[in-house]
Amino acid sequence: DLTPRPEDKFTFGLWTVGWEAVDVFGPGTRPPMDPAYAVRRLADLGAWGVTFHDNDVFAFDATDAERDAALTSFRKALAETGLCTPMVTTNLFGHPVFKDGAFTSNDRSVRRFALAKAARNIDLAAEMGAETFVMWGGREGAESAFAKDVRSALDRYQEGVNLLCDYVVEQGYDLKFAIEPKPNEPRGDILLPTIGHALAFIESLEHPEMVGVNPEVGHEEMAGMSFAAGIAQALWAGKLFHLDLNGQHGPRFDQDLRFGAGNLRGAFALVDLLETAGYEGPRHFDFKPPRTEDDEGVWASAAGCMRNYLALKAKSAAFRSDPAVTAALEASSVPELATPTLAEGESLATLREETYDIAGMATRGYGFEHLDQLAMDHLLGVR
Ligand code: 3MF
Ligand code: MG
Ligand code: MG
Ligand code: MG
Repeated sequence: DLTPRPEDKFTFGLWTVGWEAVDVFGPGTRPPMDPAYAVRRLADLGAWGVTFHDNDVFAFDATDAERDAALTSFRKALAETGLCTPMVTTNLFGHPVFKDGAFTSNDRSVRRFALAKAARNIDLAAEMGAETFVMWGGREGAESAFAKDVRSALDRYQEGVNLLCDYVVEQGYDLKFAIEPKPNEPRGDILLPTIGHALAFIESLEHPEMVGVNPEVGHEEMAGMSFAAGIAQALWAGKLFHLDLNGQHGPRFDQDLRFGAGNLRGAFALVDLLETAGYEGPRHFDFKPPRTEDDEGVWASAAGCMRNYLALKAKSAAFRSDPAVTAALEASSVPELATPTLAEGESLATLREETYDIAGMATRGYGFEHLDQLAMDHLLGVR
């Protein structure tokens, strides 16, 4: 049954279905979307929640009265549909003031304003019951090496995140941060470009336990990385606080295709990992219905994200319960990797004294092609 249900925990950014499809070469092809309308349509499709940037709901220069009115209408739709807002974020990339970055702008007054904007939106995130506050530093970077002192920029990034963590602790909010890596676009090079860079940065913070990652499929694939492998490392580090699901065809511009489009084998590996590793967070979609789509096309694209996730989840369950797969995993020694290399009481000296069947080890086959073909057969529906 591929019908999405709230227990599947599917969430969508308001900026995804609401994208007016403005791109570098032309204006929008769709009218602005009322957030309340997006909430109602997503609820009808079976979504569990929505996520948003402050300025997806009210304008950057909204007066307090305009902000309140927009939030009231949005909240009314949430209350009527029962949709939740598990993640809230702040737009620190759209307005021209952020053209050289927010927390790492060379201009100190921009950095001060950016932190004030983030703090105000942290208050809103807490009010809305969000558990996660994503930080995508889209403008934190440069087009040339001489424009940005990267070491100072990382000091300022660290200072900013430390301040915001302190603020959350002081206010007693139950909120964690998730850094979203991206290698480039819109900046020529963006700071914290991959999951690994972000994980290393997090360990330098004053409250590393409050900060995790929000990896996006397309962003890692833009850098030529295996998304599933990166997610596995984030899980291993206890840092997968949230994620952005979408589709991408290898290293090129950020395509934000609907989930399942693009690298389908990668999507299968990802769903199999999330579903077998016990990830319990939202299955959050950050995609862009292509510029060619009208309103109905937007909802077809959103429905496709959830349908493809559920289809891959069913394929993963069938793959994992196939006795031929269990045998192939065993023949490939996949479960054996979970056994520590040294047994209780052994030491390196034990290993140095041992006699090894080097010829046997060198000539064995691992059977990975057979195993992978079983995965392919399940994915292709021929098994
Ligand atoms: C850009 C993104 C962002 C982030 C968002 C935080 C506008 O490529 O992926 O979407 O996901 O700012 O969630
Ligand atoms: Mg994203
Ligand atoms: Mg993207
Ligand atoms: Mg994006």
